[in-house]
Amino acid sequence: MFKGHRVAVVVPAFNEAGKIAHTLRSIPGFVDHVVVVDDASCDGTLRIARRSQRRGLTVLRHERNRGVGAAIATGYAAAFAAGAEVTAVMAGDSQMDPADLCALVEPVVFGRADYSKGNRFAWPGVYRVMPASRVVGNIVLSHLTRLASGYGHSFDSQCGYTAANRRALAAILSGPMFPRYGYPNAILCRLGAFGARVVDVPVRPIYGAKWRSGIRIPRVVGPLLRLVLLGMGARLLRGIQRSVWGPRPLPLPESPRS
Ligand SMILES: Nc1nc2c(ncn2[C@@H]2O[C@H](COP(=O)(O)OP(=O)(O)OP(=O)(O)O)[C@@H](O)[C@H]2O)c(=O)[nH]1
Ligand SMILES: [Mg+2]
Repeated sequence: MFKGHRVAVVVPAFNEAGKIAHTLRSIPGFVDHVVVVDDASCDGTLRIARRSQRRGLTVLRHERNRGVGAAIATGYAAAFAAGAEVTAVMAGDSQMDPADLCALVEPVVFGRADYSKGNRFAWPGVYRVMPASRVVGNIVLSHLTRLASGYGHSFDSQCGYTAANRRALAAILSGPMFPRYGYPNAILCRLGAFGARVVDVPVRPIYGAKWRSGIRIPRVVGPLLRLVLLGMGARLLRGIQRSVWGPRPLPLPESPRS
């Protein structure tokens, strides 16, 4: 519990046998539910996760690999069903500092935001830690995602360290989730359409000496650009609709699509 609120953490994991035990051990004690979603790993991720003694742990498995976005959607649905009031995402590769979790959960618990997300660019020294390819790609995508989502104050669109209340979760789950690497951008576009309140929280970037990534840049660029361009088009259409028929934001749904 965090200030009387039930908190869940979703952990997407694909071939993280070397990191998953450490990730689970490091999740702060105030977290009530931990939902690991093993995305059809072919190493020992599932076995190691199941062996963990973490209180409140549920381990789910995709029978075939569906991508990080799909894994998070599975975890979100389980956390929602378990009654979590705040649901965070911490990747299974230990790249998210557990010390930042309180700062992410706080604005959601105190009702200042429906969705809080990490912003590693607000962390001093980010340019010394984050690889150049990630800095460049992230800056371009952050600007495009601002235009597509309407969250002009938000940056670091690719940061997956987030916390959401139930209404934000229901909005995110109200349609199909973008299954692979564009999922944070797609979530922001969907939340923007519902008028959800989003805040950025500085979080520490972690790229250790053994850092390896599953992102294949040439394979993700096309779908990601298509996603943000479609988001921009949809936002433009909503703007036109509003100027003709007056403001009518979509109400935030109370529960996910059944
Ligand atoms: N690569 C990959 N990761 C997945 C998949 N499904 C779940 N994940 C998990 O998603 C999390 C993020 O994956 P990474 O490939 O490290 O991507 P990232 O951390 O967002 O980006 P980097 O800055 O490149 O490390 C990890 O915990 C993965 O184990 C999948 O199909 N492919
Ligand atoms: Mg990673």
